[in-house]
Amino acid sequence: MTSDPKSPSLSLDDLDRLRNEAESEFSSIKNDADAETFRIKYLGKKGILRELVKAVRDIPAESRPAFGSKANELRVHFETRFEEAPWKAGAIEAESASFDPGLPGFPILQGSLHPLTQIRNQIRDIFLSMGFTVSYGPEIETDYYNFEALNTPKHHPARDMQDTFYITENHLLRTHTSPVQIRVMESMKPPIRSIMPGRVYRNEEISSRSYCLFHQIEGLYVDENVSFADLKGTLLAFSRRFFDEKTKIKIRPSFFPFTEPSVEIDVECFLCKGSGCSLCKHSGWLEVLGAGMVHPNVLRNCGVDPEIYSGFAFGIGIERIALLKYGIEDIRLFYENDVRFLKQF
Ligand code: 2U9
Repeated sequence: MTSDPKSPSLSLDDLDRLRNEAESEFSSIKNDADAETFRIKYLGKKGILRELVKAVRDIPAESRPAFGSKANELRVHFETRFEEAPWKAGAIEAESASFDPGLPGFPILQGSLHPLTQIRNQIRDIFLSMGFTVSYGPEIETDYYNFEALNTPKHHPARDMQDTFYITENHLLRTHTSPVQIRVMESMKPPIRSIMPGRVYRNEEISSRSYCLFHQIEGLYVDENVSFADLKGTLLAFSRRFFDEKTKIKIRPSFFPFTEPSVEIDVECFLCKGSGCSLCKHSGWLEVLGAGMVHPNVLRNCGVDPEIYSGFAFGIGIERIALLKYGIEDIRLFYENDVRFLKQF
């Protein structure tokens, strides 16, 4: 410290210099010991800033008021800053004592996609590569789009197959993503090649095998001369890409009101390769999807002439594929969001 407050030649410039020196020492305080040194030197009973105020009496009378006021302002400034400084509570000491640069860093936790999202993306990408687009629609639907347009009129026995959450007499939570296909066919002319992923709802008793909501990917291909051979070729190609390039498929007759003929497709069990295991209940086959040629009534309902156009449609339950692929025994695990479960994928 070069300024001497007791010198009779003190001026306002000396106060500026003193302020700069104190400022620089204040900003280099790194620990409690530095803070105490600063306090004693500037703010203590015999500290520079206190002595400075006393030195006012040695200043020539005409400069005294300006000097006194500036000296006082300087002292209050540093007292206030000192009071408000964070190291008052010993924070600097605590911080520097707890910092050990040799310790390993905290791990950065990385999230991952939900297993259902992963399966959905894998299926979606296979169909995208075959030239399908992706379409979405509302989860709250009208009775017309969910049933009527799909050749399932009121009191049709097929409505018993799906227990429906009704919101009003006419509005419901969709029980499949098929209403999206209806909306797509209403809005554009064939050729149409699109898949419809989404959440669907069924009022079923909750158990390890069924839940009140699940996810589907449905698909639709409508054009001139689309045949059952196109259905078979497309779904065989899909199965080979998704499961294994040598996967065999088995097509069994089935019934859906919106397709005729309707089929269910089994793939050879990817775990035992057909020899029989607990996953495939010793049959060698896994049921993975339903499909069929779009019913002419459904095409007609959407303004598509069944004399000119034909098409196939299919539906895949994403939970079912995920249960099979990962050997999971309880569907409810997908909805509980327990991190111990999720971080395995
Ligand atoms: C239109 C015409 C036809 C969609 C189809 C299936 C067969 C099917 C199930 C698979 C497992 C539902 O998620 S699941 O429980 N779906 O078996 N879905 S054909 O057929 C359509 C759809 C829309 C206009």
